[in-house]
Parts: sequence; C-alpha cells; structure tokens
Amino acid sequence: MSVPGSSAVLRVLWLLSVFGTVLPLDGGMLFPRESTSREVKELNGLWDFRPDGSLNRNEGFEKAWYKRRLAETGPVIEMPVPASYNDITQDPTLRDFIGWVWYEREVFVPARWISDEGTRVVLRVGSAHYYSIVWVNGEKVTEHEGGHLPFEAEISSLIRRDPTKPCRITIAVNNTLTLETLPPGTIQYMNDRTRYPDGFFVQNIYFDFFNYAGIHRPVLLYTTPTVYVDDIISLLKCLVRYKVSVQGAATATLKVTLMDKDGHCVASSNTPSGVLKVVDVKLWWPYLMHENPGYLYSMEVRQHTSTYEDVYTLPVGIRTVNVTKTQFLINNKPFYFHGVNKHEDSDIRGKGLDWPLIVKDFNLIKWLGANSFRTSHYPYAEEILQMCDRHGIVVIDECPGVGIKDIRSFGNASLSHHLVVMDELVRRDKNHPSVVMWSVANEPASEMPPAEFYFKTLIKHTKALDHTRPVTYITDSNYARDKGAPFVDVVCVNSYFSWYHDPGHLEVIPIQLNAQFENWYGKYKKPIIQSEYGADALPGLHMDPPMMFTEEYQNALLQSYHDVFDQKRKQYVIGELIWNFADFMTAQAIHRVVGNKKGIFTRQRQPKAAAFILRRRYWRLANETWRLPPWTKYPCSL
Ligand code: BDP
Repeated sequence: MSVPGSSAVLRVLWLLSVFGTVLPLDGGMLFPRESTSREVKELNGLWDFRPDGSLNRNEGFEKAWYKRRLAETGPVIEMPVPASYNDITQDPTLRDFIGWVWYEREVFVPARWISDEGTRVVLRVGSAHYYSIVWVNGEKVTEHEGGHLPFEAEISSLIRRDPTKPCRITIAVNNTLTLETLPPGTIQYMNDRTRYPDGFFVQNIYFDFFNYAGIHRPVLLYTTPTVYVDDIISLLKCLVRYKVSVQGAATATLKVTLMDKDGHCVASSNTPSGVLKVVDVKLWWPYLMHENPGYLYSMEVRQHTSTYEDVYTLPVGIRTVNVTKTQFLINNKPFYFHGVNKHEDSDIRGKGLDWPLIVKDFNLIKWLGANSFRTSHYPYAEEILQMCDRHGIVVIDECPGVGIKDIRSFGNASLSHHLVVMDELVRRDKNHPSVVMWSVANEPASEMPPAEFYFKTLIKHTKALDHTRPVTYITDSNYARDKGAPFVDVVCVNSYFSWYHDPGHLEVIPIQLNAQFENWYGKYKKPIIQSEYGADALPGLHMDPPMMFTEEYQNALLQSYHDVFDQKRKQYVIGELIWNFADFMTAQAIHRVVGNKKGIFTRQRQPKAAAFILRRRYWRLANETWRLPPWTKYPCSL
C-alpha cells in the first residue's frame, strides 16, 4: 500500500517577525470569511465516492481515476461531506477500510470569478484524514499529510482554461498510519494462509479512539483579490500588537481598525505592523469569571493598491496568560480549569463537522459550569475554537501526537513531521484568545531515552513559534523517569487509580492521588493539571455497593478524586479535566463494549448520574473562586 511522502515538503520560508521566528510554511491560512472583497462557496453535500478495493489499494493511481469522472471508471456511491465515511453504509468492509478512498464533485464556478483576472480563487479543505491528494480537472493541485488541519490550493488559472466546463474536484484520501505519522500506527500483514484469507492485514493503533477517515470538515471555494491580506498575527496583551502580511504586490496601502462590539473604532493604524492601544480596554474573560465573558473586538484590515482592495476582519480578544510555580493566571487572576476532555465523535457522522452537535455540546458545557476543555487528542475544527472565543471557554490546544509508544516513532522523520504539524497548528490557531496553552502530545512513552531530545526540541520549537502561550504535553509516566517534564511549563498528568490500576478498589484513590501530586510537584515545582481521570459507566447499570461499570462506581470514583483536588487546589493543582465529556467510539477490543464509556454524557449527549455530580461541583467551584453575582444564572437549586 502506498503512502506518498510521509514528511511534508518544506517550501517558501514564511517570516513571522512578530513571533520572532521563521515558519517553513507558505501562506497564512486565514479562516475564509466573506467580506466586501471576498466570497465563499461551500461545497458541502453529496460527493461521488469509491474506496479503492484493489489488493494493493493502488488501482486509482494506476488507472488515473482523477483524469475522468469517477463514475466513468467504476461504480460510485453518494457520500456526505463533511463526514467520516466509516459509519455511513451497511458495509463492514467500508467501516474498517484502510487505504485510498476517492471523492469527486463537479461544481459551477460563478462566471465573474472566471472572467475577472483580478480575482484569485482558492480551494480549501478544512481537514481530511489522513493523507490527501487533490486534483482539479485532472491536474494535481496539492497534497497534504495529516488529519485535523486545513490545506488549500489556488486554482484560478486552472479554472480559466476552459470556462465553459464545470470544475471537477477529485480528492483521494488515505487513512494508513505508519510509525512516522501523527498519530502513529502500523500495518500488519497476516501471512498464515491456514488462519487468514489472502491479503489479510490489520492496522495496529496505539490510541483509544476509532480511526475515523474521510473528509471531516467543510470543503470551500473562496476568493480574494490577487493582491490580498495573507495573514494577520495579533498578540493579545492589554494592547494589540499586530502584523499583517500582504501577497501579490510589493507595496500596498493598509488601514487597520480595531472596533468594539458596537462597531465603534477604538484604535487604528496604517502600518503593516504595530501596536493598537485601547483606552478602557474590555478584556477577554473566561466563562463564569466575569459578567461579560468572551468579549471580542473586530480588527478590520483594509488593504488597497491602485487596482485592488481587500478587506478581512479578524475577531480579537485581549487577554494575558502567565504561569507561576503554583498558578495559571489569566489577566493576572488565578484561573482554575474545571472542564472536560472531548472528542470530535458522534453517531453516523463519526468525526465529521456537525453544527447541531457542536451547539448542543456548548450548551452542555455551559450547563455543566465547565470553563475549559482540552482538544484531546488532535486539533478541533476552527468553527469550534471560534465558539470558544465567543463564549469564553478556555482551550488547551492539542496536536495529534497521540500514541507515540514505539521507540521508532522518536526518530528524525517523526520529529520533523511533528515540528511541521506544530507549525501548522500554531499558524491556524494563534489568533484565538480562547487558546491558552499548546499540548504537543498525549501519553507518549516519555520514559524512553530518546524522549528527552525529542521533547526538548519540540517544546523549544513551539515556544519559538509562539512565546505568548505556555507549552505542555500530557503524561502518564513515572514522575522520576519522565524525560520531557523538565521542559514543560505546566505538568499535565493522567491517572486512572482504581480503574486500570487496582480495579474495584476505590479506597486506594486518596493515598495514590495524593502521592502523585506530591511527587510531581516535589520534583518539578510546576503547577499541575489533572488532565484525565474517570471510569467507564454503562448508563442505567446500577449496583450498590458500587461495582465497576455502574453509574454508582463512576460517581464514587469521581468524588474520591474531588476530595483530593480540594486539598491540592489550595496549593499547586490548577485544574481538573474529566475523561470524558461523552462516550465515544473506539476500535473493537475485549475491554470496549461498543466504544469507550467514560463519558459523563452518553454518545447521544444524555446525562449519566456523574454529570450531575460534576455540575454541582463546577458551579460550586466557580462560585467559590469568583463569587458569582446574580448575572450568571447560577442554578440555585444545585
Ligand atoms: C487515557 C488516554 C485516553 C483513553 C483513556 C481510557 O489518554 O485516550 O481513552 O486512557 O482508556 O490513558 O479511557
């Protein structure tokens, strides 16, 4: 099976002088927004689709399926975009398919986009898992390694070649994981013909969620003028330090205007980089920390030459983030993370972006009184981060560095790909006020000797990309042998006492959890977040005294953890994130009954008993810490 170029090609150097470093990426990848100079056309809906079922999964390339309509080279089915393809049909081979699948859609491009040579047309894919190649009218326009992050290609000249024809977009996506992909995986061929059919192979993964695949986020065409605002960087501290880069002309006139919520100009400038000082600044505050959380200004960038004008408006929240030995400070006030870990996961659509689900999840997060979440274990959709900005939900932004367990995944090829992924992640998410910390990995084998160089390099690189945010990775290793902990700003620890260790023995939690905190703090003197803890519970399963997998056991386990958190949060524990917000799908395994059931909500977002325990706790924590006044709609009945 072929997976082209597992390490991404480093192209034009892209200068980020505000962050004081150089990013090896071309293009700023600003989120496509409509404006007076920009149009957006969504290509969501039904695409033609065919998995390449040939033994080597290479027939599509051998027969050049991209050269003609997909329906002309074989049978196709309808496939919704965005969505994972795995759970859409009744076919188990498609659910578990590994290799190339092919998507195709024909689209009419508005005539003006074609006739106006001053219009630049860009094709953008919000994310596709894992490796993607894109053709337009049979010509390759781009390829991209990695799910969860966007990629795009300018296609203006291509679509102008034959303006009468519709534009045919073909996207081939391959979900094969190797030891050098993020996350890593391996393909294992079973060659014993007395036990396995011809060509039988499995994909081994070292992470605990279903390896959903396909086009997961919206596909768009958007326009800009040929001279356009390529990137904006805003550094968010009581003033806005910014830098605008323009492509397509050596000189352009700029006007940068910062507007408050009512559209009043509060600061302006006409230089490509500088500082916007706001008098009586309204800071961006987290949910439940202020009566007006998530305050966003609008930074309008208007750029023009004698021929072209481009307008891009970026939402901007002004806040500071700092870490001390014992505290996490937002706007110089101690912030305690009482939140959740999530997954992008739901029935039928898998990891496909789904607005009803996103809005429901935000309503549940706010109902719970949670003020934060971690994007376990990969970057979530930009649309979700934009909601976090607006609602004041604080985010620990994690890259897909999950399941780095094999020593071969610490080699140079893995590390250079990991660095590129951090480049892409920081490029995409740098302007979100809700993002307060980067997480470069989850539970890597950080005790292995090469982990020291690997994490030192990775964390240093991430800090060079963005010196305004702390960096961490999530560990479950032994505090004394962890090789990366000296380099993180905040220690994030996952532990499953009385679940994976000493199963059924709730009585071990106080002693073991206490020791965990004392050991990590004693050695590193850094604030600690309990970044995961939890227990599986099958909704409706009851037993008292509690037994594992019942709702009572999940409750009792959480409460035991909470007793210890309540002592340690007075010292250096700065947060607790439950594993998990909702039940989610995993690979089939003897310890998983149709997925992981550690959710406090079911996969259909109905509460288990534990949701009410957490709700009471989170509102109490918010109330204690910030003495919530009546504006919060505090549920007094709790
Ligand atoms: C943790 C992993 C998480 C798993 C969880 C579990 O970080 O991805 O889903 O264990 O087993 O160690 O429930």
